[in-house]
Amino acid sequence: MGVFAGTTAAACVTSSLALTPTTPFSSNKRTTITTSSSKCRIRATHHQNLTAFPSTSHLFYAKSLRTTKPRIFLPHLIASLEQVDQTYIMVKPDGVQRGVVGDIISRFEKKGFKLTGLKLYQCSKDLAEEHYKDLKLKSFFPKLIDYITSGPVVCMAWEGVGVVASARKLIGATDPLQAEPGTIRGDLAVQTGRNIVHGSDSPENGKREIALWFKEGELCEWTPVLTPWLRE
Ligand code: IDP
Ligand code: MG
Repeated sequence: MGVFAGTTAAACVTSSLALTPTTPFSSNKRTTITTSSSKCRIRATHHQNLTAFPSTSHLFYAKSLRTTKPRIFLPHLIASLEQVDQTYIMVKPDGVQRGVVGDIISRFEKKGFKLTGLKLYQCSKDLAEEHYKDLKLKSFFPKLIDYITSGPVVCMAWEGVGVVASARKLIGATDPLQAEPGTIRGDLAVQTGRNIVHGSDSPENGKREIALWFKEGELCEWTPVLTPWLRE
């Protein structure tokens, strides 16, 4: 039994299963699904316990009409075809003081992104100035540096497909009064100068800021067991 390597056929398996809303994941039944467009016949074996999705799992079997040997389908191979980005999220000193760190982390966790770095940190003036160097000429810059260095912040690195843009949406507009309800700033803050959270504004800045705030060895590479339940 070999690893499923053909991406066209893999996509066929993925789309076929996605188009079969009645496919149960709770029994040990073996189901055969035939699609006319893909010319593939899919045989799915459903196990009772799918909590861990080990890479050797026989969760899905795909059988091409031309071959007789069933092959293992690994969902995470499909996800790896898309660009994974990193973003730097920081709970600012007001968020720490107000006790909303857990709420903020929870929103990113629940959304389905992967936490790869986390620490409580009292940052220096130099680091705050480097982080916000693009705003150096703004009149509010000195107050911004005082604000960011006024107490510990919570530094986080998050990873995922589309994580930078999605995190900005979860955070909401810079001015909390303009931020939509349901966003972090929309729910938890009232003023731009106390808007409780930072999020990188581009994938490039995500990488730059993570490298700025985290030292080598502080980030953690790991594989969440929920991955196959979040991305097909
Ligand atoms: P962002 O945090 O939504 O990306 P930026 O324009 O990058 O917004 O500004 C960085 C931070 O600078 C803001 O989150 C806020 O804390 C602060 N800031 C921005 N504009 C003002 C302002 O007009 N008055 C005071 N602080 C500001
Ligand atoms: Mg910004």
